[in-house]
Amino acid sequence: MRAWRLLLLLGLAGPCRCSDGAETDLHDAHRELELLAQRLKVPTELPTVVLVGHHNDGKSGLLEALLGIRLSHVGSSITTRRPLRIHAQHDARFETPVLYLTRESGEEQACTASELRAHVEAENERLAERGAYDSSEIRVRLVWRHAASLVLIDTPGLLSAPAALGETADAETVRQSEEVQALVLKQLAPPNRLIMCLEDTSDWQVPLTRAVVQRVDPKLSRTVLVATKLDAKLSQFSMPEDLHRLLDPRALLASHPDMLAGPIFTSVPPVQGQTDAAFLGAVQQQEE
Ligand SMILES: Nc1nc2c(ncn2[C@@H]2O[C@H](COP(=O)(O)OP(=O)(O)OP(=O)(O)O)[C@@H](O)[C@H]2O)c(=O)[nH]1
Ligand SMILES: [Mg+2]
Repeated sequence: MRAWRLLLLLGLAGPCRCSDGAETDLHDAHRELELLAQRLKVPTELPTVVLVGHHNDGKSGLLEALLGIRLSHVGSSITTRRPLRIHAQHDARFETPVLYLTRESGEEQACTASELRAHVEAENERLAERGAYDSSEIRVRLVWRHAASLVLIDTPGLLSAPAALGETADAETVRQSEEVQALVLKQLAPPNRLIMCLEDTSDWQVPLTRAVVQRVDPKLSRTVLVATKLDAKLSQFSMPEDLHRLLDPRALLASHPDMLAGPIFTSVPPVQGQTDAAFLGAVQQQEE
């Protein structure tokens, strides 16, 4: 099971990076597995990866970088207030991404990337005005030759834990913090889901998102730890030792020997005002 999960993660990271041959092999293997499952009448569920982290850790930005398309206005101070579920489907026939948004009626409607961005942004703004969150997902299907077949879910950012807020925190702040945590835990709970646990951290000694994830995955055995915004850390650190401590995971791995994978260090380029093609180019450049 563990090997299967790691293979999936390689697949997730694969489409934009693998050579064409390797990409085809992976998708062929996936299709064969699907056909076999159908023949044997084994119910299958698409591999599902949930991104979780605290407010502003870079979840939405990383989701977009993994997919290679922009789905919301990351960088425009828009906070995610509804989970965004992307059902990605690999289809070699589609050179450009094709998007479908599931309407409230349950029907799918084809939309452009900018229409989708406007929808996601309007939803988040509507909820922000009321200081509210919504646990129902915005559901999107993406069909593209550069997509891996899986489901990716972006979640609202965790706020400071109610206990950490202290006695001076007002009731509304505590209520929101509890609401987001409950919403996120619900997304993480199904035991077959993989978790990308994001921490915008300079010090692994302080378990931020990990502490929440461990409530549903105590050994982190289905969790990949991700340290975001590495580019920003480089300018923050004053001593080389600080950077070495962050990059050296030995102490971390000793305390989580069963962790599925990580830490992975990510750096997502700023995207405001860029076209999709420019964004994809910037992501590829950052990878190099
Ligand atoms: N320097 C740097 N900035 C980043 C990176 N990833 C994201 N950001 C910036 O950090 C801010 C927050 O990014 P988001 O991806 O919206 O963060 P989020 O975790 O989805 O935030 P919430 O939805 O509010 O929880 C934006 O201004 C991004 O441009 C990164 O790798 N490096
Ligand atoms: Mg977000």
